[in-house]
Amino acid sequence: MNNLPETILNNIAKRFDMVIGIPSYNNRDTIGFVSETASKGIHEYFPDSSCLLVNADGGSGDLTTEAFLTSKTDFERVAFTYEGIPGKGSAIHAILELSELVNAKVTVFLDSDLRSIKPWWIQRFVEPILSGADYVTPFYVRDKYDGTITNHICYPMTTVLYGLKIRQPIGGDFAIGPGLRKRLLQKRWYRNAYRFGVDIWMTTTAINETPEIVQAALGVKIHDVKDPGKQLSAMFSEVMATLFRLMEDYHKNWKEDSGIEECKIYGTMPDVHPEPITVDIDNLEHKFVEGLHKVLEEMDHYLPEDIVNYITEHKEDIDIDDELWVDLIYTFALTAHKTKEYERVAKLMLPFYFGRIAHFVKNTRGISNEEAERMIDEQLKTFLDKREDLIDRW
Ligand SMILES: Nc1nc2c(ncn2[C@@H]2O[C@H](COP(=O)(O)OP(=O)(O)O)[C@@H](O)[C@H]2O)c(=O)[nH]1
Ligand SMILES: [Mg+2]
Repeated sequence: MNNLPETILNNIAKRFDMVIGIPSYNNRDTIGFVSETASKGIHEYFPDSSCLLVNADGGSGDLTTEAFLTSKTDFERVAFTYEGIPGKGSAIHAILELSELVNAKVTVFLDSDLRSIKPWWIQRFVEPILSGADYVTPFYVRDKYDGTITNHICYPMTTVLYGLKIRQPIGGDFAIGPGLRKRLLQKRWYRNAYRFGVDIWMTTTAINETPEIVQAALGVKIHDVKDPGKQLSAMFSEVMATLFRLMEDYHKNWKEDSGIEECKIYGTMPDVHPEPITVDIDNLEHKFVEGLHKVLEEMDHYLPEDIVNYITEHKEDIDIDDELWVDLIYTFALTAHKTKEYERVAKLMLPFYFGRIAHFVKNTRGISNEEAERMIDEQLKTFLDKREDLIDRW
């Protein structure tokens, strides 16, 4: 055990069919809705199942756990502040530990800032696990500017490396069966997996170590929106450092040929439209240029000369299109591999992420989410085209 407090261990003696696990950090206004909607879902779709609702909190100062504990549900529930490194991954680990203790057949993780969750989401998450899958990822419709780390890195990288097309590898909401749970609890977790690296950590482990993954069609994801230029810096480096580290572990599993398998989708997608998100593009561009100046010197001894020269020459008007973006990601991945300084390299990448999102926003203003999705697919092709080169240089 490393994240579940001992006091909880002593108080839980029962077995439960299901665990609904909700990580939180200052989510007082939304966590009650998540817990109540999940409870309705269990009553409606799994009326004979026993269920434990769990809130693993990061030490919120806004009475989040109280909001959880007073939400309207008649299921047994428990809330605690997890132990260990502060971060979402520690909360997830603690919930996995508890699920193991109560021998749950399925654990569903739900983000506590969700506003679009419906009772039927529970059915979409749980049913595939009861039918034999070990991992369910969410399949949502999102605004073209929500999920920028997903769209520009995690989705294409996971697809081209491991050959399975999972559209939301770091979606936040997941279901896990006992096989993958045990495997995850046996592993030594990297530091960033205890933080926001946890989603890519679980998904990559699942792809490489379990036979069946299913995507659950959920409709729209509405949650607390983050502007990529303002609130995603820490998340970016935590996710990237974990992704780079996992590329080492599963290097042997990178697909030999470029065959890409579609990942099964469970359920039909309702016809829904996400709320539009505004991104402060001036701020993104400013962060890009300012960040580049800061990392330029350090880049000198991390990146190949041709890339550094190109960036130095063009630093005032650099435009990160698909080609350059994929070259940059692969180069940073190789640098992380060679130096083993995963976190450092992930942090060096941050200005380029701002630059990439600035490019994308400029080129997608006024177009529909469907058209933007086609551009994400075009980008995926570039990742694929250059994959052999990454493999050769590794
Ligand atoms: N326990 C805990 N939960 C966290 C922490 N940081 C984020 N979370 C929770 O993890 C979930 C996802 O976080 P969020 O900030 O919404 O990330 P995003 O939706 O992926 O951009 C939410 O339920 C948060 O409350 C943390 O440090 N500790
Ligand atoms: Mg969120």
